[in-house]
Amino acid sequence: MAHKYMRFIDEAEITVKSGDGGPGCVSFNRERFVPRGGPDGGNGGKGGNVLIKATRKLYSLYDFSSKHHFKAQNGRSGRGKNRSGKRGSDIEILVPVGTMVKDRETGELLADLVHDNQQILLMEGGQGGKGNKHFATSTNRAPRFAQEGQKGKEKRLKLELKLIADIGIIGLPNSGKSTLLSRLSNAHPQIADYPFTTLAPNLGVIIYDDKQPLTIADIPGLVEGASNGRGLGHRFLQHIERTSFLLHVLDIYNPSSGDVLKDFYIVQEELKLSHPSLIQKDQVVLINKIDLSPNNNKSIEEICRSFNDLGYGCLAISALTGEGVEELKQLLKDKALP
Ligand SMILES: Nc1nc2c(ncn2[C@@H]2O[C@H](COP(=O)(O)OP(=O)(O)OP(=O)(O)O)[C@@H](O)[C@H]2O)c(=O)[nH]1
Ligand SMILES: [Mg+2]
Repeated sequence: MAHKYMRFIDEAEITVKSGDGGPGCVSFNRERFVPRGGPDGGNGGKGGNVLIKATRKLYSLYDFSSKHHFKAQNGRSGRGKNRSGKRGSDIEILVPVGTMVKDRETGELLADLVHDNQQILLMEGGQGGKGNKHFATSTNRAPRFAQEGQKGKEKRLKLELKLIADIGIIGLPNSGKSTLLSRLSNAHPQIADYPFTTLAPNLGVIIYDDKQPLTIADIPGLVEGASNGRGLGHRFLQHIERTSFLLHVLDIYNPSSGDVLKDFYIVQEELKLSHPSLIQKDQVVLINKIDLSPNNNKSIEEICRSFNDLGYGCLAISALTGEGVEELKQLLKDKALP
């Protein structure tokens, strides 16, 4: 999967153009033995359409950082002997699932592509012009004109990617989000013992024997003050707006603020300030790194109880050794929408 090495790009601007219709043809039947043959100019071909299609095979809008112009083919001219011009080929623009297409001038949302292989017709090609045969009447049996093809349309578009994942992973830097993602899914994110290792969201797929796979996104870079422009996480929070629930990873061994509950509230505050809708989402708290002995005077049971009292599910895990991860996988299976 090449996409792992591509830069994660979630915005792009492109210009698209549908094909012009081909012109109609002026022609007269010139067969031998047919004196003064009638008009036989065929119609021009229709211009190609502009289509946009979502695919799970793409993960980022990276391809659009070097290619900005997309044009469908023009229809061909009509020809004599009533032959119609060939239709112009359509152009199909491939984007990752989760891409929203907006008109750059008006801001209007033209398409929101949320399913694999979902395809939308963005713009029709121009109609082909009528050939001179079409204009023959009882008073003008030999029209010497045909119709021009209709011009294609041009639009400037903005593409915005909001990843579609079933589950989002949030938490402070270095809490173990990427380690957990690599444990649960097929993803191989970079993992290291320093904050801000992950610089862009990672997406993974959790495979079950008896259920549809679930997609899960690791949202990095959340830190106190990120909503004011510090850190980079707030930019990525849009990618979990469409998840059905969140996993909130907490480092029990070495909490950033010295206290897991406080760490939890730092992230909650961040969500509240930048993407308040995320606060409404169901969260399961994961007390991570239980393989290490915490510098904490409260037991894990007590900590989990405090989260339960606040209305959150809570599970103790070690993303590193895998302890509790199978249980978590089951929980995700039962919780996530079918
Ligand atoms: N002992 C132990 N170490 C862990 C566990 N989970 C993660 N780590 C370690 O914690 C460090 C940070 O892990 P990451 O998965 O990179 O953390 P992250 O939350 O993705 O960090 P950022 O990408 O910087 O936001 C790494 O050194 C991991 O090996 C765990 O359960 N136990
Ligand atoms: Mg990470």
